[in-house]
Amino acid sequence: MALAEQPAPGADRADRGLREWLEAIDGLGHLRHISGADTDSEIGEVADVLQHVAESPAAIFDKIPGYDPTFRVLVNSFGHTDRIAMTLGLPFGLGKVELSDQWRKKIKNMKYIPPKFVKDGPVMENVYRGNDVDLTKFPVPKWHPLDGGRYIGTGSFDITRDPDDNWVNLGTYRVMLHDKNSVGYYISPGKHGRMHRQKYFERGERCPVAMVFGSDPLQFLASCTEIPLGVSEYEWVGAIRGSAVEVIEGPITGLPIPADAEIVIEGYASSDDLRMEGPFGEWTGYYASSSRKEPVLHVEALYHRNDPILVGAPPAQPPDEVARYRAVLRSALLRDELDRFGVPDVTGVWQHEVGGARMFTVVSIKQRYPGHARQVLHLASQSRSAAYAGRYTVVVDEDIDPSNLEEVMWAVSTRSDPATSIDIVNRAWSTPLDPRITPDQKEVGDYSSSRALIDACRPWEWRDKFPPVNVPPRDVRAAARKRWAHLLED
Ligand SMILES: Cc1cc2nc3c(=O)[nH]c(=O)nc-3n(C[C@H](O)[C@H](O)[C@H](O)COP(=O)(O)O)c2cc1C
Ligand SMILES: [Mn+2]
Repeated sequence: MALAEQPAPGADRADRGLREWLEAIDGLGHLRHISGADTDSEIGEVADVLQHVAESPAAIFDKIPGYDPTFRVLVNSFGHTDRIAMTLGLPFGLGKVELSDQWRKKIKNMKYIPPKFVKDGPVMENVYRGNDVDLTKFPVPKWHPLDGGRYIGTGSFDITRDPDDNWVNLGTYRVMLHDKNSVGYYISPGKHGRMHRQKYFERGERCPVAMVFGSDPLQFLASCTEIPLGVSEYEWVGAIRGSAVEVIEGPITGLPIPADAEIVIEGYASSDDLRMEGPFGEWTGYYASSSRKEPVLHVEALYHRNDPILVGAPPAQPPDEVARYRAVLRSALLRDELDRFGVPDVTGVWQHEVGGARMFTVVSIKQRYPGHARQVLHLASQSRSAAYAGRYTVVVDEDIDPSNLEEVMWAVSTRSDPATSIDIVNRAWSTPLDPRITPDQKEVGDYSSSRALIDACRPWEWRDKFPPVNVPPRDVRAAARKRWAHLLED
């Protein structure tokens, strides 16, 4: 399936929403069609297999036993670097670091484009109101063996509006099916959708929400990426595409709904209406947040396309699909942020897949002045793109490839002095999903955790006296490896 480096298949292909995107990846041989798999275990099992293999195909399920045979489920959309590239409008054939770097260049100085309201769209092909809403007709898989319910929302997003200034946010927050017209949804503290909800609840009002289960893949990528406070993910998608996202004013809530979405619900949540949510297999590789009472969304309307496609992106033990595409996007965002903070000479950033692209962050720098390395550590660990649920942040010299774990751990092992090279930050931003939050902390609602900031650079003051590295420099070595490659052939 590897493709030679070639121009992007064209914004014109990837731009037309999920249906065209699927046609495009099918044409590339990237889509497996599976008929007759069940929602109890088989779809979850296939997702687990595909998501844990790098550069693997996507899979689409139909004829799911017990459901309308035309209703479909899609998994592993972003399990291949070329599919991420296609969605971002970048060329095929790039490695993950190169892709991240090109992405960073693309998002520099982006010009936000607000969504455009249209009267109608394919999402309105089927409309149900009130008692006619029945979410149990969708083939919602049990994704992980110990999930406490069926999660209709994984490859999905919630649309909310800030009651103060009308800023519209799209955020991917998991959604559990309670019954035919109610769902439970979990949002971690500090996320934009949660802030919006809190504001309505503090005013004693219900919180209007529209949820999208299946959409243009770039809209989904935007909604699970750390886009700045106050920026609508719709505007961000518009900026990348160079054209406005088409939305319909939701008949119930007035929230903007993507005109070509697959499945959309609209409804309201109230502060006094909570129900048990979870456990759910989470991105850390655990069911850490177990089950708690969370707000319920009462669904007043359901809209879906003909032959709807429920998009699944269940997170699981990293490295998985979710961790891999987020590593590409988030590493670029963090490097962009460090640039904007005015930190000079950052040579590379990688948010490692093993840490779910959150818990193990590495930055390489060309050291310029005393304190440069610590400045990078503190800013990187508390930036918008890396602060939430972080754990370890490491800074290395520019001769180390930050995306190569072996090189990074060699630098940590040989250039850091544990007694003097590690700063600890206490009580930083975390989440009930953090498996290392103690039972006592949970009891009192303390969802904070510590950070270790590891300076694995040669110490600035005596860097010239640091023992020389005993292998040839990278470029000399690459040339030698090419010259002697035949020695390694069978
Ligand atoms: C598959 C998937 C599931 C996610 N589930 C949740 C969730 O249940 N709750 C949550 O707070 N964040 C979840 N996230 C992370 C958020 O989507 C992410 O932090 C995003 O930036 C939130 O949007 P916001 O920045 O507008 O708040 C999930 C991400 C992915 C990729
Ligand atoms: Mn946001």
